[in-house]
Amino acid sequence: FPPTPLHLNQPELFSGYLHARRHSGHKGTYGNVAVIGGGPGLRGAPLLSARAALHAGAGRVYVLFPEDPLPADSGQPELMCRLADGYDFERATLAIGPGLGDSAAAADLLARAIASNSALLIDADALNLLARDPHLQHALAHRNKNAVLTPHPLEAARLLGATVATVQADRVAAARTLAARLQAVVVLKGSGTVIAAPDGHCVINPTGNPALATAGTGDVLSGVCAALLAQGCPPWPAALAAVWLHGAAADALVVSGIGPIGMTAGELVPAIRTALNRL
Ligand code: NPW
Ligand code: AMP
Ligand code: MG
Repeated sequence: FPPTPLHLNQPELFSGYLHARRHSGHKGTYGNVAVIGGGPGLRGAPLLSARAALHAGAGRVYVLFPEDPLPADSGQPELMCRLADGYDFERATLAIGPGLGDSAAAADLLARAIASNSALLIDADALNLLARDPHLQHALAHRNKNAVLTPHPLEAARLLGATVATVQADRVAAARTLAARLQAVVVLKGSGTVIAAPDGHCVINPTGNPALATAGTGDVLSGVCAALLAQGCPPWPAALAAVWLHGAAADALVVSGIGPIGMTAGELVPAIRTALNRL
C-alpha cells in the first residue's frame, strides 16, 4: 500500500457503492439497524445515532437499551425501542456503544455483538470495554466479517494503551496499527479524520469543521455508517462515505449560518440526508 495516505477529496472513492433507490424497493430492501446503548443518563446518544440511521436510509431502526425503563418518548416515533435482552442480534446491522456505559451487562452485550454474524460498528463506551478485554479483542480480530470502529483520540489511546498525545503525534500510524491489530476498519476521528483498513489502505478526510466539536456528533456518525452497512455497502466504502457526508453536512450548515458556533448534533442529521441525496 502507498506509505502516504490518500486524501478523500473525491466522493468517487465511495459513491459507486451507494445505489439509487429501486422503484420497487420496500423497507425490507434497505436493511435493519439496531443501535445498542443508552445506559442511565446517556439515553440521548443511541437516540441520536438511531435518528441518523433513519435519515441515512435504513429501512427499519431499533434502539436496544441495556436496562429498564425504556424512555417514555424517543423524540422520533419511527424508532422502535426495546430491551437488548431478548432481541436476536442476527436480525440487523449492529451499532454498539453510544451511551452504553461500562456495566457487566454492557460487556455481555458487546460479547454477543462480536459473536454474531451481523455487520458491526463499535463506538464510544463499547470501545472502552473492548480496550479492557483481550479476549474480546481476539474474538473481534477473528470474526468472519470486518467491523468498523469509530474511536476519538482518547478512545484510540485506551485501545492502544497509549496517551492522546502519542496518538495525535502520528494519527496515521495509530489508525493503521489498530486496524491491523483488530482486523477492522478504523475511523480515527477529529479534525482530518483518518480511515484505515486492515490491509494498510489509509485515507484522510478533508470535510468537516469545528462546528462538529459538540456533544453527540460522534453518535450521529455511528448511525450514518451503520445505515450504509445495512443497505449492503461494504465496511471500507461505508466508513469513507459516512465520514465524508458527516463533514460535508457540517460544512453546508456553516455556509447557511448554522455554525460554526452552536450547531447541534440534531441539526446535523437532516443535513446529512440532504448531502446523501445530492451525491
Ligand atoms: P480532553 O478533554 O482534551 O482531555 P470520553 P465522551 C478527548 C456518550 N454521549 N482531540 C477529550 O479529552 C457517548 O456516546 C452521550 C483530542 C474529551 O474530553 C459515550 O457513551 C450524549 N481529544 C459517553 O457519552 C452526548 C479528544 O476525549 C474526551 C478529541 C462518553 O463519551 C455526548 C472525552 O472522551 C456523548 O456522545 C479530539 N478530537 N475528542 C447524550 N446526549 O446522551 C475527544 N477527545 O471520556 O470517552 O467521553 O466521548 O464524551
Ligand atoms: P465524538 O467525540 O465521538 O462525539 O465525535 C466527534 C465528531 O466530530 C467526530 O466525527 C469528529 O471527527 C468530529 N469533529 C470534532 N471536532 C472537529 C473539528 N475540529 N474538525 C472536524 N471534525 C471534528
Ligand atoms: Mg463519541
